[in-house]
Amino acid sequence: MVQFSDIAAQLEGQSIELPSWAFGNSGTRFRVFGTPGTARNPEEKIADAAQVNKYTGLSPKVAIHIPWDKVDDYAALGAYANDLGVELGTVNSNTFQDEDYKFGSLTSSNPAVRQKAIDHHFECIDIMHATGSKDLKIWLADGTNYPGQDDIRGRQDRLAESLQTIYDRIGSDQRLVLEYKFFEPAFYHTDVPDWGTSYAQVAALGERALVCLDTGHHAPGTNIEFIVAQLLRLGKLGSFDFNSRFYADDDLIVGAADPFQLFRILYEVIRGGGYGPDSVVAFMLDQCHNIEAKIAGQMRSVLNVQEMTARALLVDRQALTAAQESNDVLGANAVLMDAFYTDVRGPLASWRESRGLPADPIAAFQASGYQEKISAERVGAQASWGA
Ligand code: LRH
Ligand code: MN
Ligand code: MN
Repeated sequence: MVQFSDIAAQLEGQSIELPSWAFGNSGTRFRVFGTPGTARNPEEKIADAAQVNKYTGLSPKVAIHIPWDKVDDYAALGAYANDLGVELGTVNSNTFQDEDYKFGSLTSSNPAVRQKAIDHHFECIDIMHATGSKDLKIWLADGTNYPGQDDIRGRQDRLAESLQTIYDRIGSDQRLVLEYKFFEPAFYHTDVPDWGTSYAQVAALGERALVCLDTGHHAPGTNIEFIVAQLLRLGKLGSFDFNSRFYADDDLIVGAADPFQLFRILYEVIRGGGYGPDSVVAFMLDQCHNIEAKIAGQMRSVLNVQEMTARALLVDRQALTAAQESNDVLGANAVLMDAFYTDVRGPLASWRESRGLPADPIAAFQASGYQEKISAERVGAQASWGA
């Protein structure tokens, strides 16, 4: 049996990057409900994200989305983040909210549109240099709605060419991560629908091009931990966008819909070398909090990842291997389930206290008065997802 004290040291240094857009207003295509105190600009989003790190010690980085987080001076924005005890992380490009991209961006058959999309990524790379960010994350809304609408193979070729041009521009200490998603906003075909396509595209680029796995971007029933295992095997898992889903790309709190799936994913991450100081896999959230409190919602999310990481670390790997090698089906399953069913909340609370953090970060944040303060102070236009 592995005890909490055996794995506690491995929890040190865990980092889960927060998305700036989780702190802006968001909603569905039916309604965006306002929440008092919601951040109105990039600085306020970063300030809110810093609160999550202050109470949990788990989120020293904040990802930005361009142009949602457009500012005049990115070095100054980075310095502002540093003053609050956090750093700017992944830069996410956005080619899904511009008229010109109606029929595609990096895949477009129109060279001028393609160049515009490439130039946007060049701008993102310039921002990365100013902020010290390491990862450029690309997610494309490109796809078609009707069979025959466009040449799906030609689009792959154009995508490869566009990505190569972007990849050639990133610095030697920077990476390109390509995110896939099986549908939406395109419904017949999507140009990067699955890990295989993302893998094929990044493998052609080079070492510093990797796959980003967003847990909400798969068809129901997909065995995501298998994809994790395979990408780690191939050395091509670059990052995660964590969230959870019941139906489509729901962007709900990670671990809320299916904690067991999160456990299984994290077990494969750990087993495959994707966790710890030597790992190159970046953990990030990609969520929206449409009806719940945003700062506390982000805290719940990183704590869920921490709890499931602890449970996955508790798997008795030696016992599991022994059971697997002797084809002890029930025994092997029991080893995994024992770890999954171990309640780590008490030991984690004590462990936090031993490091000068509150035992209950959400309660400590709620008692701090920060939420009331921003609700009173922040009046006027609020930033929204997609603003
Ligand atoms: C696309 C996506 C992608 C975007 C984010 C806002 O569905 O997951 O990561 O950048 O949502
Ligand atoms: Mn995502
Ligand atoms: Mn998504």
